Amino acid sequence: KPLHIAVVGATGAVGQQMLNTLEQKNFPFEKLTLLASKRSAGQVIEFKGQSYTVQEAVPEAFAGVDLALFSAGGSVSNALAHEAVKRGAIVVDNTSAFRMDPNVPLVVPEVNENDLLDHKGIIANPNCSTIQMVAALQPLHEKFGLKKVVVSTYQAVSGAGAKAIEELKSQAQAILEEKAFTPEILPCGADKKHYQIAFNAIPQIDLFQDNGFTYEEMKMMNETKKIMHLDDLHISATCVRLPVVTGHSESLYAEFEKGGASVQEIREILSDAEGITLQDNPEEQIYPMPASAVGLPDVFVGRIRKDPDNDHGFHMWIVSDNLLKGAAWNSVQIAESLLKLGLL
Ligand code: A2P
Ligand code: 11C
Repeated sequence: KPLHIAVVGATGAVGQQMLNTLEQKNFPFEKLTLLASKRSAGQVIEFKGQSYTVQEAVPEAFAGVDLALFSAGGSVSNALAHEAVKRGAIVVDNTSAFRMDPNVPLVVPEVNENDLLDHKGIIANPNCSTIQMVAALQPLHEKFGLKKVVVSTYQAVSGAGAKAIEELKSQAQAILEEKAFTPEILPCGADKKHYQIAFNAIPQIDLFQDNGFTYEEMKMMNETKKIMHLDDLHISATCVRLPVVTGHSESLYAEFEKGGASVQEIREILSDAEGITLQDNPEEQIYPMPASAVGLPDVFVGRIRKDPDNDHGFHMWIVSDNLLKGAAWNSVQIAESLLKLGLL
């Protein structure tokens, strides 16, 4: 059946990459509806040589839509995802609104594609930091059994949206020109204080929870257990914002049930895994970096080392474009899986 697709948040940092990904993957559709806030209604966006006029995202805009890709923030998803489903659409939601809902599959196709079979209209796309981590961990888990993960992230400002990118750029310019500036968004638009991000590192992404972890850290911990079906996994995260525009990096320590693996074995498993590109050659100074990952859909892994004191433990460095595999690319991959499984 020819598909009618809606992109909700089409003017945003992720929405723009949704359109690029649909084009790059040549995803089949007959009709495309671009939705955003009232502010953007009337704006014209070029896509595949055609002009599309952005409309306000209201319930009626979903009439006849088969697939709705949401990336306009949790409150928009809370208000409109069920409205879209009511009108017959399958929703792939890139916000945290429904991720931990037991009725909503949380999917990274390379890891748990079959969870889509249980969907009830809404499918959640995980947090960007979670996606690149589970993509790298799953093939190793299948071989050695994952027991424990300790991860620290080095996250790009585009994860916080188009306005945060502007904030980094204008602050950097102000500092170089020795002009005054007032931080307004980062670390978190919804929190009380705002700090300089240019030439800085901020150990806060999203709001703090009562347990001292931030919401971003809790997302990485809870979502990983759900996606990998590992309720008993020991996992803890520290999430840090860096003055990088796009590309999240992660320093990860993993401990496996089965000991005795070599670095070479880990490298071979990862280089054979779908969606992973190994970049690990210390002699040639080859390792993943945001600047070389940006614009590419893969998850890049390098700096693989065995824990000198633990035969079951490995360190690695994982980098991916947070707007692509971390968001838009994974959402469109979910749509491709729905087609493949005959669900769309
Ligand atoms: P708009 O451009 O009209 O504000 P980002 O993550 O880059 O900040 O982008 C957020 C996206 O979500 C934008 O496309 C934005 O549209 C959209 N958005 C924000 N608020 C709403 C809303 N109330 N209804 C629909 N879309 C919204
Ligand atoms: C960030 N990971 O880098 C966040 C952005 O749960 O979808 C994505 C938030 C989410 O700020």
